[in-house]
Amino acid sequence: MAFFNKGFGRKRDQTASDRIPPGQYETRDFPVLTAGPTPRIPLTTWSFTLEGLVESPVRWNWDEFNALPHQSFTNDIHCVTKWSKLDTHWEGVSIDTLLEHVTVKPEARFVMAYSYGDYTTNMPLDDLRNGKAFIGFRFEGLPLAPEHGGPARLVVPHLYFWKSAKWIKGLRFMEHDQPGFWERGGYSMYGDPWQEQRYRSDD
Ligand SMILES: Nc1nc2c(c(=O)[nH]1)N[C@H]1C(S)=C(S)[C@@H](COP(=O)(O)O)O[C@H]1N2
Ligand SMILES: [Mo]
Repeated sequence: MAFFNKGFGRKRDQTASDRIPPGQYETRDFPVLTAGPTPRIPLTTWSFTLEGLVESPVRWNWDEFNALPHQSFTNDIHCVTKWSKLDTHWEGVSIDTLLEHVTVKPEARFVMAYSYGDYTTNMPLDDLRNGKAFIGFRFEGLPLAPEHGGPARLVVPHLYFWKSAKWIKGLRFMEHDQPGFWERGGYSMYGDPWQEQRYRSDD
């Protein structure tokens, strides 16, 4: 009768080490991992778009985006380079809130997150829904620093942190899964830290 799933029901009766996926170690630092230079995006030109397989695309500018309902989030994050950081505190807009503004076509099952500076990363649409992911713009009570993806980044804490695209610019809804930047380079299409899906060969 023991149906335990490590991804759910955590926190109560769980020690810190139970929250560290296999092959990871805990760090209190917040390492910076970026492929290429840090883009600087003035808030006056920033925008965020939902596009692809939607009835009609929607775009918010910074003020419009900030007028959307905010939430606080506390999550553990896990980088494929093996650090994990427990209880990170964010403020942002849930992807569920954003999805209220578009009609996603039924054939859309995957998403490509794309960023300023051309970074991309792919994931199933279901992994962004039902409280699982958000666009974060404040971290530990302060505006998100540019090196960590400010003005705003995607945060998908239940997948390896490369799926959490920094300097997010939009989400493109797709019928078929397509590899993003690291995925084309041989990293996992899905990236579940609890299954240690680091590389394509682990999928
Ligand atoms: N746009 C963009 N997003 C990105 C990356 C990147 O290079 N560019 N690196 C990814 C990787 S590999 C990780 S581990 C996290 C690192 O986030 P941090 O620098 O805030 O720790 O961002 C992810 N998001
Ligand atoms: Mo990473």
